[in-house]
Amino acid sequence: MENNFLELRNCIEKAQSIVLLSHVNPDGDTLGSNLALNFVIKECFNKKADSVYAGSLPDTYKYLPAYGLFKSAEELEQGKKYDLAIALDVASKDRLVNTLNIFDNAKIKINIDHHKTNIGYGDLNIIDSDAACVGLILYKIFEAWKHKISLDCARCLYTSIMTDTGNFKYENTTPEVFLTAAKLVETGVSPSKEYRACYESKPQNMVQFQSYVISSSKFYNNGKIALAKITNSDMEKFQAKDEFTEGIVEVLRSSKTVEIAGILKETKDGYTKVSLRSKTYDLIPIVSKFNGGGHTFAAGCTIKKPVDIAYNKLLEQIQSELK
Ligand SMILES: [Mn+2]
Repeated sequence: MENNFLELRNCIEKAQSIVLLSHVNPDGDTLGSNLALNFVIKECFNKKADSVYAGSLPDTYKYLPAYGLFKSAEELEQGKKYDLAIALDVASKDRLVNTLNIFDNAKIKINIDHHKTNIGYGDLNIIDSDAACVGLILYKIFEAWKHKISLDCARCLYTSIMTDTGNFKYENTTPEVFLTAAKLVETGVSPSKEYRACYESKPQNMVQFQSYVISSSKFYNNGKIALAKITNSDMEKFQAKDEFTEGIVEVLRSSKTVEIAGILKETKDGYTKVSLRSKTYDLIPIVSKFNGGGHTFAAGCTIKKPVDIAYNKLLEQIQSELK
């Protein structure tokens, strides 16, 4: 691992142009780690990197320092070949969607991730599936480089840790998570401020949309399974943005009897995006049936069927897995 950290350093030192890439439906880990690395590339190497998101950028993380740095693929110089592209928290290349060609066209491609389904698609792969989030991997890297991080960088790393551990409560909340978070707090990060900015700053229609989806959920198998469906017309009714679905599945899982919870969201092209959470069941075998991926207790897939058909297929699959 340590050799990889040095190799990453060499690659950044040699590169004239650098792009940092986040996955589609960006979360706090992929965005926080992207900006954290951007800060360090500036602070440590005095270089400017482009931070680029795939798909659309949620308002949820607007509180992050330098959030305005994020650009869409369309805002970049078209056809530009970067010396170095670094994907952060991107489990598989297809999650780069409209930014995939930026990664593929780069001279050197680096993949920094913690998903155990990551096959190592980069020229250099820094993958630690035991790490709770990419932010933790980056913290280790910066430590190995003996770089003293700034408060801005620390706040981005903190968001990465806070969001991927569900605010320090998921199974991935290891001693390392607390030890690293403690060091970030020592740097000046305020846990209560970051929490409020991230979790208690929802627009009203988001709260109402989430309540609506939760109240229309259904339970199966003596309450072991909870599923909720979101159609495009639900989205329109509440003028919901993509990020409005975040956190709903965790509420479904919070029911005492629930072992597996899921939300199925109709996509613009009429397919179905599935997000699953479990308490103890390994979800990978379920999402693998639909070419999905993720983590043991938090995984997802896209089923190329209309939402009602996908719903039945998924329910069948979960029921056969629960037996
Ligand atoms: Mn992550």
